[in-house]
Amino acid sequence: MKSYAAVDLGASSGRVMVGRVDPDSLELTEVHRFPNRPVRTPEGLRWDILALYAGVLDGLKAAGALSGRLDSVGIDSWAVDYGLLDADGALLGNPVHYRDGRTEGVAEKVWATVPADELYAATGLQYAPFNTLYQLTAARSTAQLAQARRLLLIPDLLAYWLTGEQGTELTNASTTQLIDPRTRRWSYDVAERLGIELGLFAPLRQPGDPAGVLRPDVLEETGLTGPVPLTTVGSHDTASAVAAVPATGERFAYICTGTWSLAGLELTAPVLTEQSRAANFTNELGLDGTVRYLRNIMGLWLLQECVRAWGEPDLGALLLEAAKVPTLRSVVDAGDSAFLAPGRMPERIAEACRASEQPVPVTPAETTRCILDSLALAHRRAIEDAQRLADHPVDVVHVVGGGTRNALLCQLTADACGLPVVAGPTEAAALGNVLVQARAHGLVGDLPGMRGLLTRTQPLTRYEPRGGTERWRAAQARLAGD
Ligand code: ADP
Ligand code: LRH
Repeated sequence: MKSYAAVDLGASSGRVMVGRVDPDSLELTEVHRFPNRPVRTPEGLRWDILALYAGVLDGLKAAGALSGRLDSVGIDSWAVDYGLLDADGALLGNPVHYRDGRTEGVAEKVWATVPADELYAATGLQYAPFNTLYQLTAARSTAQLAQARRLLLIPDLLAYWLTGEQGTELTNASTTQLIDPRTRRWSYDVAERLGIELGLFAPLRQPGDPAGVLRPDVLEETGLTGPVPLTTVGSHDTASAVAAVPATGERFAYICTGTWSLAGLELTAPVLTEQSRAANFTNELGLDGTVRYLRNIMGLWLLQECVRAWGEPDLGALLLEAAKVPTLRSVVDAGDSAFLAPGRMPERIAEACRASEQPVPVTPAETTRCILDSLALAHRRAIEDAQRLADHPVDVVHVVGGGTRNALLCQLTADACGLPVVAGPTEAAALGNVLVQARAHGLVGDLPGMRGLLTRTQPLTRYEPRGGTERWRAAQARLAGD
């Protein structure tokens, strides 16, 4: 049996997991979990990248203690964000958080140079204010960017610190909005027109490519015995999570539920139509030539922020209370980027209900139920729209990620979609990360082979729709103002 360490950094927590794999078994053990707490500095909202790196080192030490030796390490994280290096390879400042306000109003400036429809046709990415392209435009005249000689996306930055080697992993690169999803190469035209220096990026790497070995001081600090290779995985956490969707055919939709809900389809080619742009669907790149055709929905961020505002009550008890609140009492548009920034979330949700003349949730249980109904409704809408826009019907919805632990959300999603939901695995991103490493070392086969191993080994829970789809359809129409 081989042992692979998966470093998986989500927006709410980082974890290091050890996957032990042979052709017939797959065991995942969490060896270290640490909070990912952004910090508001006078400059704005920043990631605490040193705390994250320290968490990675602690995790690798724990992984080594569990396994004796590691056959490889892989890193994935949330998308779009980056660190800048100076000419000596030193990090310039703390990486900016994608929820920072610096990109407000920037899209309009970009579209004045490259109209939104041309940008979509060239890059296939949905509009999100935080796409790297908008972040780089916002940073255009800063001293920091002027000094920068290299840009590394977050997993690539950590890989550089661990190995000394630089690269730009493709699935995550596709979230910059600087990649053409048809050629899977840089979009030189878009970059040139916007004055973005593509030379800042290190050469592209594909999942499965070798990415160096852990540096001697990393071995010393973690107590690992070298050489320990780093293997490039789908370094966008959503790419790794979708690789670990335990689907058996092609007629499936997925929802990666965590801080975000990423709901959509796996396709073999991008959908770049005007209708797709208007519906704000994205075409991110996945493993083996696949495309993740999906929509970003605010996700459990809405609940995380409320729970923070309420002083961290017990989540299990809160969900039990929320289950008793009547269904679809009030819903908000969980796709609305008005919910992107942190702060005052219970109030913002109440304000949205009041503005749309619905009952205003008052108690934490009512607000929680409003969030979960709203998420289920947004899941329904995304999956319905994706099937129509891509002409790709589905029979089942796979839910993976932290939200699989929320049985109420899974059941409501099945009800809203009118389709069975198969929930699990919870740590899909880490599993996808481990499986790509195992595949690079010849232990498992192609994507269907990886998924076959998951279906045979991972516990999954099935939720059947309980009827009442008509109510969800009506709620959707009401929210859309039809
Ligand atoms: P990310 O990778 O974006 O940091 P995760 O996939 O770890 O997010 O999911 C985190 C979310 O999972 C939390 O916001 C919470 O809503 C949900 N969650 C975690 N544990 C539980 C639990 N025991 N019961 C219900 N929901 C849970
Ligand atoms: C989820 C995720 C998502 C991106 C967002 C910035 O963690 O990677 O796919 O859109 O973070």
